[in-house]
Amino acid sequence: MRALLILAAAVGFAATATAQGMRGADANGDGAVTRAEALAVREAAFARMDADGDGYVSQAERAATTGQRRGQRQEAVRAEMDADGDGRLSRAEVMNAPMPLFDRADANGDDVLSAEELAAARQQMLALRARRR
Ligand SMILES: [Ca+2]
Ligand SMILES: [Ca+2]
Ligand SMILES: [Ca+2]
Repeated sequence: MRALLILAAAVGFAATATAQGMRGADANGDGAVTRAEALAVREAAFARMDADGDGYVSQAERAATTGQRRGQRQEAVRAEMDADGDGRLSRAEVMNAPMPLFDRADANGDDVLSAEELAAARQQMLALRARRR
C-alpha cells in the first residue's frame, strides 16, 4: 500500500493524490467526487505537464513540473506507468493508470466518493502522516 501511495503522490498528479485534493476535484460542488471528476483532474494535470501539447509527457516535461528533487522515485513511478516503455507517458497511459487512493477511499465501490467516504479517507491520511513522523 505504501508503494501505491508513493506512486500516486510522486507522479505529479498530486491533485488526485490526497484526500484534500479529492475534495477539490468535486467539480459540480455536490460534496461527492465521482470517478469521472477525479479523472478530469488527472486529465487537467496531464495537459499542464504536456508543455508542448504533443500528447506525451516527456522526461524533460516531467522534470520541469515536478522538480528534480524526487528524481529517483519519479523514475520508478514513470517506469510503472510507462506501459509501452518508450520513456514518455502518453495520455492513455496516464488516464489508465490505477487510482489506488480513489479505489481505497471508495469504501462501497460505487465509483463515487461520498462526503462521508472523503472524510474517512482524510482521517486515514492524517493518521498515516502522523505515524510516519
Ligand atoms: Ca461532484
Ligand atoms: Ca509510454
Ligand atoms: Ca463510494
